[in-house]
Order: sequence, then C-alpha cells, then structure tokens
Amino acid sequence: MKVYLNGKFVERSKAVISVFDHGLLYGDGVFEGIRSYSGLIFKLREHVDRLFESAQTVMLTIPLGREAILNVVRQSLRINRLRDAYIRLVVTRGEGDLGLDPRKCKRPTLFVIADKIQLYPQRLYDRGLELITVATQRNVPEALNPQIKSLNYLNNILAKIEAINAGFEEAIMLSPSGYVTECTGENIFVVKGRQLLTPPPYIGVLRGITRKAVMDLGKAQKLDVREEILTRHDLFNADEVFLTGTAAEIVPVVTVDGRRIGSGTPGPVTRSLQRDFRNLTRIDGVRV
Ligand code: PXG
Repeated sequence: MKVYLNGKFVERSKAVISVFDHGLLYGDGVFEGIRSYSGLIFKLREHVDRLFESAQTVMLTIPLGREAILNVVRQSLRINRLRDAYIRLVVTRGEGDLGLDPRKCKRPTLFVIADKIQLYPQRLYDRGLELITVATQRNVPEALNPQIKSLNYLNNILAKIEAINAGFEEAIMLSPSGYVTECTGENIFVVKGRQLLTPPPYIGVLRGITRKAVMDLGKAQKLDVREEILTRHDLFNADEVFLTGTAAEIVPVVTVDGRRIGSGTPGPVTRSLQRDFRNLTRIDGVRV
C-alpha cells in the first residue's frame, strides 16, 4: 500500500511522522473520511470543502489547493488499484516544540490513506442496532464546535467507551439540556409518520455529508424533512430511527435505552432510503 505524505507517495512502512507533530501531541489537526463506490468517489468535493472549513476555523493552512487535493485523492485510489475504498485525509499542525504554540510548527503535515473499506457486519443492517444514551455530553459549539472535524475525538471516544462498557455498540450523545445530538461517528434521524426529523447543527452536531444526502433523498420521496430539537421521548416514540455516516451509510436502530422503536425491526422508510442511497452511490461521484 502506498500512502501520500507531504508531497510524495511512500510505502506504508515509510509513511511515518514525528513524535513532535502537534497532531499527535495535541490533536491539533483536521481530517475527513471519504468513500468510493465502484470507482466513484462519493461527495468528494463536499468532503474537501468541509476539510477546508475545519482548517480555516483552526487557522491551519492546507499546503495544497482544493483541485490538487481532489487529484491526490484520485491518485491515491489509482496507485493502490482501489475502486471500493475508504479514504482518510489528514492535515496536522505539523512538527513543533513541546508546548501548544502553533507558531512553532513551521509546516503542516498532509497525508492521505486509501484503504479497503472495512464493512460493518451485515447483521447490523438486517436486524438493526440497539443503542443507549450516555452520560458524556456532546461538546457544546461554544467550546469546541462539532463542525470542526478535528483530530481530537475524545469526546466521542468517551461516549463510545460508555456504550461498550454497557454492552452496546454505539452511543447516543445528548446536549447539556438533554436534547438528542448525534452518535459518536454518525448523525441520527427519526421517522414519525411522513416526517423525517434530525437535530439542527446548533444543538451540537456535525453537519454530516451523508445526513445531507439522506435529507435530499427524503425530500425527493416527498417526506416532510425537518431539522428539529429532539428529546429521548421523541426517540422512544418514533416509528423508526436510523443513523447516517460515511462509514456506516444508513443503519437502522431498533431499541433505544431498552425501549423498542416501532415494530422493533428496520422500518419501511429506512429500507427505502437505504435503497435510494445505494443507487445514489452508484451514479453520483467523482470518477477515480
Ligand atoms: N457525526 C460525527 C461526530 C462524525 O464524526 C458523522 C457524524 C457523519 O458525517 P458524514 O459526513 O460522514 O456523513 C461523523 C463522520 C471513522 C469515520 O473513520 C468517522 C466519520 C466518518 C467517516 C469515518 O471513524 N465520522
């Protein structure tokens, strides 16, 4: 496997960075996770735009322009002969001293990994996920805006650990007021009649690219798609609940905190959005 690192494609074993890199020392950096399907890179431009937005907010200069980044992603797939892949784009503050001061980091580190996609087990999609809400609250936008896809994911990892300790695969994180935000790496949706609801970004959720694609598919299906504040009560009494994310795509949820959602099996709206999403990934993308 060849990895792009600071301007060159190098063998995986040679793709190493300094222990003084602030991406490692402080989580000072930003990233994107992207997927390609049968040689089509899904929503590549949207992911690259979001990477630039994250970088802009943390005042990190990405060493390549947008078009050059798009081409590095495409080259990463070609050089590794990948058509169905997971692509990780990472930009860190670069090598510096011990100490937070980003001015000590003279050159940002940019790397791109393209690897085979690790698919989630099929039973997740067949049977649906059982979820719990956890005590770890989602970061508030006023402290660390979830729109920044930063290298510091401890907020999410702490929530994930809580779920795992309780015997669950994934956690629902709440806002400090107890409103539903998102899961540790996926957005959450509720189906109630013909309504398709998802929490608004200001409550503290990443504006997911899959989330947007699913909202558009919902509108095309004439669903009443809305960003709305959701409580646990709304989840418990939903007809259907599902999660969206680049890695997971669309995952049905069948229980939340021990309450059965709807019929307790993946529902018809979830199924039909999964079908439409699958079809979209086959036609909509930047060619490798
Ligand atoms: N919320 C959070 C906190 C995320 O990190 C999503 C929602 C879904 O967003 P997208 O744009 O992917 O629909 C994410 C995305 C990984 C990985 O390697 C994580 C994400 C995406 C891809 C890979 O764990 N998080």
